Amino acid sequence: MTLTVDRRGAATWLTIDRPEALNALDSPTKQALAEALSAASADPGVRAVALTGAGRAFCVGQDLRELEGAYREGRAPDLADALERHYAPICRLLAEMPKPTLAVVNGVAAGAGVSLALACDLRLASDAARWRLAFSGIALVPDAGSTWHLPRLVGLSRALEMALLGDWVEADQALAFGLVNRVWPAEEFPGEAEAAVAALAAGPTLALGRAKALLRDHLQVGLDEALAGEAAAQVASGQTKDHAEGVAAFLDKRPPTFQGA
Ligand code: T3D
Repeated sequence: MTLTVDRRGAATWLTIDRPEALNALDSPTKQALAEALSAASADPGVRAVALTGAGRAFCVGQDLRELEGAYREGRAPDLADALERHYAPICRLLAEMPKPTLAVVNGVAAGAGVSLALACDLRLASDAARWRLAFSGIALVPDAGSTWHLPRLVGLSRALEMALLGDWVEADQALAFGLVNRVWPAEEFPGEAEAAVAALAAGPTLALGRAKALLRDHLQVGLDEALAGEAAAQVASGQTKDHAEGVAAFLDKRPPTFQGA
């Protein structure tokens, strides 16, 4: 297995497990990732999804060795097939996941590995993690959703810098760019990231899922549509057990215990 699926409390941890290839994405791994994301999405007991890598890398993108046969024979690989069959479903599953998704970026992220991290709601990183939108190095354009996510997260100027210059972005710069949400020293990273994922998994899952959907959807609508969308989502959120618990906890001056329901 090149993807391990590990349930820790209410969180599912997906670990890309090909450390010898720096967690490059071959077809079986992408297939397993899509299946695991689909299962996590459908399981109401899963209240957060964390994506990480085994060993010293987070993920270095497409497994270029998998395409080696085509290149050696002088044939262009069928990139449309790879993008539509594997990467697009993974991007959609992460975006549409009705619960928080976190990239736990333990080490180097390159190419579609960056794209995967960008497709998650939050990025938690070790200070050992470095980022490179490596596509231009092999004369490709950024893909797997990165042209959509990156300018929205860091702005067009920085997105262009990463895409055209292809320089490494170190942890402090990633934080300054807004590319990552938190950075911890490598030795503290596993514990801190685990605690952050657990905290999110203990949250009011339905409201968090609706909040991410609203924020994503409302990037492309006018104010009136956004107001209507918020109202509909708020009516639904106001009917949840977690809303009642949150208000009761406030009035009782105690921390809330959310059930994700
Ligand atoms: O299908 C499509 O639609 C195409 C889509 C493409 C999307 C993309 O993701 S394109 C971008 C692909 N990624 C890259 O170009 C990054 C390639 N890797 C590197 O530049 C370097 O490995 C790093 C700078 C990330 C790390 O360098 P270093 O020196 O720390 O490690 P290394 O020795 O280069 O790599 C260690 C092993 O991982 C090595 O295997 P070996 O020789 O020991 O057997 C290396 O070949 C392997 N590896 C690294 N990256 C990939 C890979 N194997 C397959 N595919 C990779 N992308």
